[in-house]
Amino acid sequence: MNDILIQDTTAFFEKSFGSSPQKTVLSPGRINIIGEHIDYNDGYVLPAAIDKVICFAFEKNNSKKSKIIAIDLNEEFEVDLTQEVQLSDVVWTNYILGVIKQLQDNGFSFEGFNCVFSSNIPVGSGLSSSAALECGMLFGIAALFDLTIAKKDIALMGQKAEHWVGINCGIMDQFSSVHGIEDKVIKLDCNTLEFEYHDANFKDYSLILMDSNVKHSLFTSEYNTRRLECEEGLLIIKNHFPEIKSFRDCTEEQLLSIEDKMNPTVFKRVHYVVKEINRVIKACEALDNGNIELLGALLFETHYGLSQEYAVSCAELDMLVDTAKEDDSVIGSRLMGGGFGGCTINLIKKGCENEVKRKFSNLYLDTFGIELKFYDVKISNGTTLL
Ligand code: GAF
Repeated sequence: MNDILIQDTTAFFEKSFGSSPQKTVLSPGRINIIGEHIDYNDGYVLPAAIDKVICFAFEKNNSKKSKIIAIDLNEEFEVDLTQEVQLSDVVWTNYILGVIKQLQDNGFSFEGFNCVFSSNIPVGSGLSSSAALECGMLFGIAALFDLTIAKKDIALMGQKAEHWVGINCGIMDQFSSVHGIEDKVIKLDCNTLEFEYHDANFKDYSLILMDSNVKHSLFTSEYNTRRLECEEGLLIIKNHFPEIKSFRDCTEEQLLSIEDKMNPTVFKRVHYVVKEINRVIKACEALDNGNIELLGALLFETHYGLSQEYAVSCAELDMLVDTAKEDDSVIGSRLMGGGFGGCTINLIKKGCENEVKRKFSNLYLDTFGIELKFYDVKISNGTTLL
């Protein structure tokens, strides 16, 4: 599937710079089975890298300037590596500037390079194209200049680059983009960054994403607000239960016993978090035991929490999940990623996929006048040097 992308990126590089790339990197987007808005709350998440990627081609240019071309946007920009990088008005360039800043801040020495990149990760769909951009750039620059950077540190620097751009994100997206393995989901402990792989065998069910094709602008501000609300809630929990260090140590009973000590909005947020951390553990066991029906039921529960307690859903996503609940062929569905648009992740009985797709697209078009898109997920390897 990515062969054409690689060929086109290479050809564009050759046409632009008159030479063949010295390094080519594939950097994937990610899905998350369960554990949403849990990475920055120090719980467990269950993501995986997918076969939608950004392809990068690089060469050294023996100067102190780097030239970067985004083929799909038909845009390019230059960075003077002797100057301190500043945020620009062109959003996509900031992820790259953020990466360069991270490398410089961490004392890595590198010189000018030429780079072109092209992507088949849909942007704004919750598949983490920005993490793929950050991690692919980091991986490529490291390969080009023989910098030794552990995968975990690539993920951490990618996360910091994203913070610099303005989203106070957790580590899940960058970590899974870098650490993915074909047909495995990653159970990641976001507190310690320890992780283990589990077989992604969904047995009689297909994993299909439905892309709502909407992205509400609330995303960044509400995302950062959720983080602050959770921090406020955790402080109150710790004041009442000094033995609790993070949400994972808190039982639902303990939380319920101090409900009246919190503002109701903060209570709803942290109630979701405490329950979601437990759901990830149950979901991972269900996957290991081949109990995909239980996994599906947990996805529905997560969506209820994200919509009613964590308040990161929207009418379009709620409609897709409500429709899924009424459909016997769909055994689990929830919004995936940060929310306010993007995709739902669905477990659909094998053999019923086309019928489900037809039904959902008609209903969605009738209700919102928007075309629904579908992605059949293939769980794939993380960032790769070709
Ligand atoms: C976004 C963030 F970047 C992740 O860190 C994560 O918090 C996710 O939203 C929600 O689970 O993708």
